[in-house]
Amino acid sequence: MTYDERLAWLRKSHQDLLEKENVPVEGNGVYERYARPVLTADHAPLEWRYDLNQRTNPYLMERFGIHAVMNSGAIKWHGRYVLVARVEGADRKSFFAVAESPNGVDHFQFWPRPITMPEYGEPATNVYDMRLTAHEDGWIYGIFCVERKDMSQPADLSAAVAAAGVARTRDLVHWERLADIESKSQQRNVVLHPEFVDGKYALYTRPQDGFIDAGSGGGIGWALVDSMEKAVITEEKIINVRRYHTIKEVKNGEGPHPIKTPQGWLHLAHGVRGCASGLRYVLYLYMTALDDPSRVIADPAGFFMAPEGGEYVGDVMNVLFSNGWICDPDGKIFIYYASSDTRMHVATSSVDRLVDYCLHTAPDGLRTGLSVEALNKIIDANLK
Ligand code: M1P
Repeated sequence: MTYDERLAWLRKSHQDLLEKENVPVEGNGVYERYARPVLTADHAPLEWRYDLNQRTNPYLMERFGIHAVMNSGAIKWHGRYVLVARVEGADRKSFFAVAESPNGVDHFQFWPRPITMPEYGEPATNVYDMRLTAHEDGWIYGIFCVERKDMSQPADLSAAVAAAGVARTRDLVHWERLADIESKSQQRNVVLHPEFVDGKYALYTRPQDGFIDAGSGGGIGWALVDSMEKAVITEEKIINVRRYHTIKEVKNGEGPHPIKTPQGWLHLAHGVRGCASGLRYVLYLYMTALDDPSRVIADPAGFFMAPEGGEYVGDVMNVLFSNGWICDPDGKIFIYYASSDTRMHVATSSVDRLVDYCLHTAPDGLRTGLSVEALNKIIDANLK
């Protein structure tokens, strides 16, 4: 191909991808997955990946490889469905970039530039997995993982420290970086509750002993802080516990902030267990009380979504992860999830359906005998 032919081919392939329509796939009644991923590395603008000047790039080669688009925060913004995606370059560094769609299920397109996130303190090696919260104080907050080399172990090149970074914005373009959250343990998957609780900001936390291991961190935590400008966690209680032989035996983490429903706060989270092929990440739901978002009122057993088909395959296999969902005023819910740390998908459901799922799925009895008992209840009712 000549330079011009190749450029025309690149532009057409990219445009064709952006214009592909998505269709729902009938499923288990709880939600509908959509057939195609909504956002991938190939969606990244050509202007990011190529030097489009024939003189300086005569072979029209990629100059900046984009490897994956995953774990995205989500928000409805001026009538558009907006994701703040974790974009990972070929160099393994992640950054944030905004993409929007008119309908939430297809035609996602990145804004022209990635987010330039100001640094706080020691510049981070990596940042990722932003949770967006339009808080009742009027700001949109982004809380994300900030990874830095663990300088106390200079010889171990994998040793890292995770903290929760905080930034706020009013337009998703200009971000004011605030202090990292102070906590006695490492933290990842920290999420800001959208309302004040007892006049304070409320955080879902995930205390962890090490960068990877949750260790003695017992699950998803809850902490109240006086300010988001310098959030200091002094007291933390575990509200959604990890347990032996469950989908969250190894670790778990809050997804996006919970959705307020008439029956309670609806939560989406990820649970992790170990198996012969490594860690397996699945998504689950639970609910907490309206008058106390830290009190669990429904805790259905098992996963709500797990990898299927091609979702199993990617950079980090056997992973579903979600840190973004959007609830429309009519109760329709768009669940944005990444598969295998590689690409973004959407599934849709509704407040009514997900609350029904939470309230009518038996909790985990924690042993086979009680699982069979729960199953027999359904069969008995059907065979009556
Ligand atoms: O690789 C799977 C996930 O691993 C981590 O999840 P957790 O915070 O539960 O340990 C994160 O790095 C996440 O980004 C990633 O998708």
